[in-house]
Amino acid sequence: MGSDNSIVYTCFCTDIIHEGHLNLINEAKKYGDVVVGVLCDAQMVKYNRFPLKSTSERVKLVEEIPDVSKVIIQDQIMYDKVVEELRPDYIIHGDNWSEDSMKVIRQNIVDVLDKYGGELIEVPYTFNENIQKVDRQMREQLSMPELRRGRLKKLLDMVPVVKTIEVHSGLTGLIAEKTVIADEEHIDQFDAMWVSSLCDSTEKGKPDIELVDMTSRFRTINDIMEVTTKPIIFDGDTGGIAEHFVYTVRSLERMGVSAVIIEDKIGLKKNSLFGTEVKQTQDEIGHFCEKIAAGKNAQLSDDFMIIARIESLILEQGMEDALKRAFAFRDAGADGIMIHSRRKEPDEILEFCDKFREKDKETPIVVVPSSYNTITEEELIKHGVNIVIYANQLLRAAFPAMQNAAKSILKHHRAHEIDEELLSIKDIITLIDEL
Ligand code: SPV
Ligand code: MG
Repeated sequence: MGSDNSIVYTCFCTDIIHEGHLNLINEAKKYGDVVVGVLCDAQMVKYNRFPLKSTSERVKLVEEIPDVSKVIIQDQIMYDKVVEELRPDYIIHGDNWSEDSMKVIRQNIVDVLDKYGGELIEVPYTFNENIQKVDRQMREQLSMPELRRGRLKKLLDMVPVVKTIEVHSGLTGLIAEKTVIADEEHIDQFDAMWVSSLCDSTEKGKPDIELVDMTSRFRTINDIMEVTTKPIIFDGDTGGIAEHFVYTVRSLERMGVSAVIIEDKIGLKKNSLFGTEVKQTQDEIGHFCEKIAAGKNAQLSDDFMIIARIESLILEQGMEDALKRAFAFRDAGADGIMIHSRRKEPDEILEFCDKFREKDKETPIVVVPSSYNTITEEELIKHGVNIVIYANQLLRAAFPAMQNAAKSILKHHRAHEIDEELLSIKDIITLIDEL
């Protein structure tokens, strides 16, 4: 046990204090003065899930625990920085290290303690029925429309760039929700989901020409919402006529969608990646501004966002036209600007961002690096980008894999040859948790 002035450190990333936390503190105080780190919001979304309470509210929660001597904010999920500053004699942690991300964190703790002879105390992790129930209730709260809707705006203030992945079903929603990567330095996950018109249509075997109607698109959203908690950005195509768009805005808000992006095209919309190979018409600036204003006027909540998408670079109308539209759409009320390009190089996107940022430091910029896919998030951040959307990769990954399986079965007149490339029967029947 520690001497009188020993320091015991632990870090909490929770919105509520339950008996598991109290057990840990009880154990900790046997070793010395208990210092608790509260993981900051930005790191909590990478490591765990979106916090229901702000960092300062979570600090207050921990300060109220009687045996805690001091509360600090831990601003990195890895412990080395905070530990080198605090030099605790002990770090105390539950023995729940089974996930990859937990293993990486454990190693980081062991390495930093080794440097000066600190000790890791591992106590049995409390995970009884009561705690499981509390945990489930927290997740359920996160999926409620009122709470989910505003989460995109909050993320924009919290993280350097909102990493958004395409989803088109409950299953892809689960991939966006649950995929976490962990290596020595990083733990990361996606922040938000994009309900792409291209992928939603393709999944239904239909072309991306606004043929799949809103009722059907809303059903896709509902399937995703039922099994996820992350914010949703909806690809609203052209938004249709203003008189229809206002209804779409109300429905999306009610469902708990965080943002709709509408593009400045009119008439028969085709996918942007066709560019000028097919006939596509750009809307007039004034007319599109009226649609944005009508949508903003119809909106009931403060936290829903209408983002205007500019097709000038796609339709080869030039940079000046793109910038002119961006400022006009912003002035009409757009909460963000999406700029699209189908070039292999990111140059025109970066030029747009730099020129837009010269005059506007605030309005969020959204990009979709499908064709200029060598650019990294870090470079995009440097040019003022706030949301990056990976718009179609999950669907494109699934199609060749499925086609390959179908061909193999046809060729071999049995399924044996493809089996080892597939998810095991055990994994598929246990993939989806039951309540
Ligand atoms: C989509 O994902 O449907 C989009 C982006 O609108 S793009 O396909 O690049 O036009
Ligand atoms: Mg689309």
